[in-house]
Amino acid sequence: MADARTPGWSRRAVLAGVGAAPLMGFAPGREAVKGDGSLKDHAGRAGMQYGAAVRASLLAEQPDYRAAVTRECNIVTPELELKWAWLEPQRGQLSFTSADAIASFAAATGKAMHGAALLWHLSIAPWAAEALADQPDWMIVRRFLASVIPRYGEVTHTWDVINEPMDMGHRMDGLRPSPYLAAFGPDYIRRALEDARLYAPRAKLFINEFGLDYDFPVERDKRYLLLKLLEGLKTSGAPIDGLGMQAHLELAKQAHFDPKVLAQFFDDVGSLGLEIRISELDVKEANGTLATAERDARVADAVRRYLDVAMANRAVGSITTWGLSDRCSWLDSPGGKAGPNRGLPLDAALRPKPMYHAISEAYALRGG
Ligand code: 9MR
Repeated sequence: MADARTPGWSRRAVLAGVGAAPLMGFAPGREAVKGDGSLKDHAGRAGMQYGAAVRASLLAEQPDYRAAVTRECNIVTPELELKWAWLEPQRGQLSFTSADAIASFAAATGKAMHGAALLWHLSIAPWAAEALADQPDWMIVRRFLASVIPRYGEVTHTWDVINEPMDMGHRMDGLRPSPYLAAFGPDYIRRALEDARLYAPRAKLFINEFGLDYDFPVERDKRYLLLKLLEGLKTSGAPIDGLGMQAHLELAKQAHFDPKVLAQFFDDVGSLGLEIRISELDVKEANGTLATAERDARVADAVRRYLDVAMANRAVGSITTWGLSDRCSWLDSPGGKAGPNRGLPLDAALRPKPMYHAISEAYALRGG
């Protein structure tokens, strides 16, 4: 159900508005030949994607940030703007302005927009959480999915339909006791996927999850139970195309990084016939008092070790970092006084750091 008060977003209208000229530099074929050394150039040559989470406000206010995203990414994920609480803060009052701005930016610069995240317990509109607690009416969910998904059909070919469905310690199946689970039981996952398929017949539909990267008992359990969930969905014919591995790495946990364990999990997911997106890669530092070069080397090392495993598995086709520059990250600096956390590819002045090179070298492993 489209919002009657705002005109539907359309790529054609955007392109008519910007004219043909700005698109010329972004024709994928030309770029692949020319090779500008950007991450999207490396990714493109590997037949892959490189993306970052972006914010509409920064794209509008910071021309250097906008230029960096334009140069580096061939896909962008709205960090906030597609979430239910953001889109429909009051029941029935949908506001697509910021999400449309990102979609238009993506279309005008030849990028795709990844859709994140449709159903997430932390971004459910508060009125919807209340309404569902009151009465488990699937139409409340369906109306939201129907408003959002078709609107971005031209630019969005991948959706996180369910974000973070797992949480250990509550139930035998490992499902998180979210407002959706409380209202509809475990079947909410299949229902949401089926609705998403209806509104985006050609898009790829993902479940996106965090806390799968390290060899701790709780992460081991989560991997196991998530695999069971994915297997059950596939067996029952639910429209699921892939898994988003958030990959929020933490230097304090690196001693528990076991490449064999991670490789086994990627294999298990891939052998279900599912794709894998590395969907929110970043690195939380442990010690902000070290010399900058040492901090950056540690971050890059964690990324390199992770991506070595990821790139060895053909199910992995896409890497998105949760932000592009340390100027704007959801992570605070360790200790507070050390400047920003340095866990993204570009520093706060938008200069490439060793993490940037770790990512481009990862694409090189696939010929990029
Ligand atoms: O980075 C996002 C942060 O700015 C928002 O406040 C928060 C709530 O919308 O979402 C953050 O992004 C999260 C993502 O949507 C899901 N995985 C974890 C991310 C970091 O918390």
